[in-house]
Amino acid sequence: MDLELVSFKLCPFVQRAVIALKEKQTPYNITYIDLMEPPAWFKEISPLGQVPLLKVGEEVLFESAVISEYIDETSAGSLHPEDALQRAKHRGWIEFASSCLETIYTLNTTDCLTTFDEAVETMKGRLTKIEGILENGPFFNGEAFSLVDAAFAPLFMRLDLLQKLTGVETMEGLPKLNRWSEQLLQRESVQQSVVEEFPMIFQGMLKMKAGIAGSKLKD
Ligand SMILES: N[C@@H](CCC(=O)N[C@@H](CS)C(=O)NCC(=O)O)C(=O)O
Repeated sequence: MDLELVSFKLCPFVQRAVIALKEKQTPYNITYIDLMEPPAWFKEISPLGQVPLLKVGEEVLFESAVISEYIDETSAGSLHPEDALQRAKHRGWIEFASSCLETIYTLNTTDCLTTFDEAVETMKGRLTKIEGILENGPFFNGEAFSLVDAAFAPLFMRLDLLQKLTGVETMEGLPKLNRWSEQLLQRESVQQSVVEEFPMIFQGMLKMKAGIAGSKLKD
């Protein structure tokens, strides 16, 4: 079945699906849209007006976690644990990653200093929680790359860029988390999950939003 992923270049949720596709070596096409001016066909087929969408022939899937599982289940091997209890726990942490992505959106865009400071604290608190449950790695599930890794990698990419571009620090004093992040950011599927000009687009977004994070840009 032909797969077409509908994407927005900055979207971390789409990135999860791209990582899953690359990890599973599943062929796909990608269509980029401008979420500021979404085309009529997109509004027609997207139940929530959100990306990612995965077009599977005539059918349309939405929600990054669902799309990633579909990609996983329809190709050889598995990025989910075999055991149902472990799988359920992984799904919980994938949800947790989504809440972290909402926090980083606030952190990147708010023009209210109080909201910004709260978002930094919320992010640090969530990352500290993850530090507490991480084992020895290199990945969330030990040696095997899983959908939890695909769910967190877009967050780490943004936190790393934010730190480099603005000096905003959220990962200090969390050695396991830093090691995990480094592993993920070096991984080919993760590096290839965004367009080449992603850092520039990300920086442009911070400038355009003109929030507290944007005001901290070094150049
Ligand atoms: N829960 C959704 C979240 C997707 C999401 O928030 N996508 C954003 C772009 S990163 C979007 O399409 N926003 C447009 C809108 O909400 O109008 C998922 O996991 O797929």
